[in-house]
Amino acid sequence: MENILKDFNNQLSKAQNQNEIEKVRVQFLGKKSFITENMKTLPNLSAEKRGQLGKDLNSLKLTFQEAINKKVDNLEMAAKFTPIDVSRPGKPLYKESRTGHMHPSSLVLKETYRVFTELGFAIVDSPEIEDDWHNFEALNMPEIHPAREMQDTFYIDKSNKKLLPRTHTSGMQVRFMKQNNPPFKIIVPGKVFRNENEDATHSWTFGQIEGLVVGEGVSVTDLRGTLLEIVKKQLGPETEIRFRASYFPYTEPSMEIDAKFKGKWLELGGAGMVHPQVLINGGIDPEKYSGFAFGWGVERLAVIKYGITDLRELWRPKFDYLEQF
Ligand code: FA5
Repeated sequence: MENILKDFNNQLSKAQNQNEIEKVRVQFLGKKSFITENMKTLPNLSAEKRGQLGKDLNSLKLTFQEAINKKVDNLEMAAKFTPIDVSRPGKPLYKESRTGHMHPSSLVLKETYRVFTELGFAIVDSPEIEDDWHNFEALNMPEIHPAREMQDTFYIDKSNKKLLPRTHTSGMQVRFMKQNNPPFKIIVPGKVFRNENEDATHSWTFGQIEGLVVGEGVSVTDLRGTLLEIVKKQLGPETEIRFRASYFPYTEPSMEIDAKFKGKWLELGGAGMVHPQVLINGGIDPEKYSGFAFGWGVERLAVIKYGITDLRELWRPKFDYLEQF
């Protein structure tokens, strides 16, 4: 019986379809099968042997039937489901696959790089995780300074608050000064992070472009001329700019720059003449050199340029919207 069972299992495992299973069934449960043939001998046996053989044959028959039924069920299940070919390329999200295009913020950045490099500015890379000294202290914002309040800060290390996702790109000013001798003209693009409540004009993370120019005899006139030239190149030759008095601890005087675009005055960012103490912190002699700095938001510029009413739309995955730019 053991050999018969082995043979049965072997044959059943090879059966691939209903027909082949049926053949196995006939072979092992049919009229000429081992089981039926042996059943026929039962009446001739002694009562004791008959009882034992009868039991064994029945149990074997049951085993065969159950195995065959299970195999049939499995085949039917498999027929219902198409097998998954994991090596096939994925289905596109849309009926036709779409070609990618540049995001409005990237378009603005690309344009910004072009206009600044045309004026001889270098584009400088910078760390997104900054230390407290470069982000605040070196810019005249010691721990107790109220100006820190303007930039609600996330900290990496809550206990001693010495490392942070930078709140503005201005931290790069002193970093760059320490490693480079004037004259220089740089822009520092990058992401910044603030603990902001989001609204149509505020996001908790956004892009900034920092500008820093240091040399001999650099004046507010240079600041105005440079920014006007840049804004005209980016928003069109008829664009005007205006300065509003403002306050940043690291520039003196400080100002907000507005651009008049399509008849409306819109805030671009902050600017000013680099504070002498900041030059000293960067190892530059303020008696010999002066400079100007500015910082504006990439998304705010995109919003102005493309007439977007809510800058949060820029980060929503709505292709129909984003594809309009
Ligand atoms: C600053 O971050 C200064 N570091 C700018 C500066 C640089 C001044 C150099 C002087 C010299 P402010 O916090 O205003 O300033 O941010 C600058 C610009 O970033 C804003 O004008 C705006 O365009 C953009 N901005 C600020 N907060 C947000 C926000 N939550 N979401 C989107 N854009 C923002």
